[in-house]
Amino acid sequence: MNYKFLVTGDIHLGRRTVHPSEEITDPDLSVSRSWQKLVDLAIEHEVEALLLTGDVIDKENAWFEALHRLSTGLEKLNEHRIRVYAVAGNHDALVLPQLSEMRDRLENFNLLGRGQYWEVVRHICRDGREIEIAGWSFDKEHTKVNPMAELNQEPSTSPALALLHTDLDGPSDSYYAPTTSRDLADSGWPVWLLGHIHKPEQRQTQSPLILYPGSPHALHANETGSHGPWLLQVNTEGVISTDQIPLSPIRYDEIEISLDGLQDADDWRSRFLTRVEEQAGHGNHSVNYRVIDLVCTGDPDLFETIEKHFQEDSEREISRSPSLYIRRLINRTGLPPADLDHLAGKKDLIGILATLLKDFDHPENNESLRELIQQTRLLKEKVMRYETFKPVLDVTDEETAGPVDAEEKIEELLREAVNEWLTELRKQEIESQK
Ligand SMILES: [Mn+2]
Repeated sequence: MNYKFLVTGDIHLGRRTVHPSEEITDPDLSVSRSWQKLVDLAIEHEVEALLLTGDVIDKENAWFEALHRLSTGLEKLNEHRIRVYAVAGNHDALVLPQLSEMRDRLENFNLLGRGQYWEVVRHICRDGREIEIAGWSFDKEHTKVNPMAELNQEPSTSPALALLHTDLDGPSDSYYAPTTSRDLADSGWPVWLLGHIHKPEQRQTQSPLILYPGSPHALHANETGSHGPWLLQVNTEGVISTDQIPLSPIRYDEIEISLDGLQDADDWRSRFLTRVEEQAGHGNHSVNYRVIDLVCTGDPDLFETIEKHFQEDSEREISRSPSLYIRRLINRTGLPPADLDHLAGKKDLIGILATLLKDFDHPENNESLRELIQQTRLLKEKVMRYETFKPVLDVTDEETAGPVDAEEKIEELLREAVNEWLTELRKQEIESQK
């Protein structure tokens, strides 16, 4: 007998995805629409229970309305005798406990581990089998406590599941309940379903299984790729399968496009767009909007022309149904196609810049690069404090992005600057050798 569970987290009910084109204000882009679809999926797949790994409700945005929508969905699940097990994350640490007090109406809703302690409950499956589910909830917005230090109980059923909102393998002084993969492996619990990281990722498939289902609805351009809840199937031996069910109406991707061979073509635009559409491929059936960041490589001469062309919003939507929209162009062109390993061996400024550029993929190996990123971050923070600069800063991005996302953005800015500088120097070098 297989037992099915639907797993998701980081829904952030109350938010809506802002499409980069102001023209597009489809109600499908609101997260509450995705929550309704999630509820329908749980019913359609006749799951044993819906498992929520925290940050179901967004703390600041219209939480009263969000609470109402959440409870409406829970009632519908209750009508179909589907239970819901949840842990609170940093965003809904205060809201979810309120919801669990509405137990007279929402008898199927179980908040596990309220007050930052471990709670183990027994879910009784439709055929009578019992499956233990463990969970630990945030009771405030920030906590540096490692919850794993307090889990002393091993499961007494097979299978057994554990839910936690945590910063796994992050900094040990993280504000978001830091834990390590080692902690999870040592716990004796075979299946870990986690929340906090919006990128869907199965970190380990066994001993134990570690799954970040990610946000079911992509909320930000950094949340690239396919998003949706996961169907988890288990039996008495363990995990049978984990499959993501695409649900998000919007999908972000970063794709690489070479500008080589376009420079002299009269119809560079149509050839460029063909390349983009080929590279982007097809989304999936759930996606109505695709938003693309284009990493341009190869011949640098055309970059400026292309960038200017796509400054017009009307040019950015390059196809409809599903809509394909270019959000931004990232300049990684170089002359000739950069052999960074070779360039990095040079003893001049080009060598220094090429080394920096190479190390952007692994900043942990290069101390001066880490220092550079840190200094830039501090500078940005300083600038942010001046009212004068507020209008020119991308405030909407800062609102939705967490601290990690902000860091990534700085790295991207720096990377582009270093690349442009390197390309310019190499151009000059080639000129001078002519
Ligand atoms: Mn979180």
